[in-house]
Amino acid sequence: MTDLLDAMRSTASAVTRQLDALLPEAAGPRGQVVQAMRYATLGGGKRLRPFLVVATARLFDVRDPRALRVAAALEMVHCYSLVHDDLPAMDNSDLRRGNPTVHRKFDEATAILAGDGLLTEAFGVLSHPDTHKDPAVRALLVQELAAAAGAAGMVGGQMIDISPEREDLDLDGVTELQRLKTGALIDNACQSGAILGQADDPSRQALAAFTADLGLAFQIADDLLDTEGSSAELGKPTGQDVAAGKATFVSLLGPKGARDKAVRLVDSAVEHLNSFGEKADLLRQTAHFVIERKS
Ligand code: GRG
Repeated sequence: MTDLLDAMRSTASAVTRQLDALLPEAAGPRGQVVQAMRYATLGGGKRLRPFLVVATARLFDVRDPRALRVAAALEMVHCYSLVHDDLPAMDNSDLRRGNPTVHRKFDEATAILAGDGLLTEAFGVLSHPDTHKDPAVRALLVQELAAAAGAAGMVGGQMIDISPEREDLDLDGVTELQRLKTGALIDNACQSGAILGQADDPSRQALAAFTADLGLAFQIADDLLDTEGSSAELGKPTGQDVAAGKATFVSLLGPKGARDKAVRLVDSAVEHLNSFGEKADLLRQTAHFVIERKS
């Protein structure tokens, strides 16, 4: 696990430098939205999705600098989703990554614009020739991120999460909601690494099977941390789902049932990487990290 933590730390620093370079400060009256976009992206986070992009790209011998632009674009979308999720109209949270949320630090309108700005900027980065010399590769990266982030992906999952039906979801319903809300971007991380490496279909399918299990395991761990974790370590409020009466993996399966399911999912996720041999060791370790993390 030390190897993994070192590799994650190193990718996190590199992606932060990439984001810093892609989001230069701006002077004048529009400066505040850029400041808020930088605040939302540069101040911490595990950088799990960027790491998955880089680690997957390495399977196909893509060098890190090229993967880091794609990793930064995906992190922009992830950060936008956190900024909007924290807004009063959604979760109404004051704390994110141990700091005041964007609407608390700036104001609500700036937070909405910062999210919009990050989402838009991400597609600008992916479609830029510096991302890949082949326009077909760039177009596919754009297309797949749009599908993962849009109404058939993360945004759709968020809509289900705030819908009146949310309270009564059964296990299948919660699984589908989380497949969209959390799983779609996690899947996109690995798919983007594979697209950059112009991977063949069997490799893409193996990675999709890996992320289907990984995404759910990640969400179960998130539910467990929400009920058992420390707000100080997590850097965000805990107990919000329980307080809102939302069905979660923990409420439906109990803490032990949820933990057992997460372990089974990680075992299954790792199995899907068999065809990649030793090259996928970092991805295997990442799957274990996802359920052992404390934040
Ligand atoms: C507002 C369009 C829109 C979508 C919001 C992802 C999301 C959808 C909301 C985040 C709320 C939440 C707590 C979801 C559970 C899983 C999750 C995505 C946790 C946060 O991701 P981490 O743990 O965060 O990777 P860091 O800060 O490490 O990047």
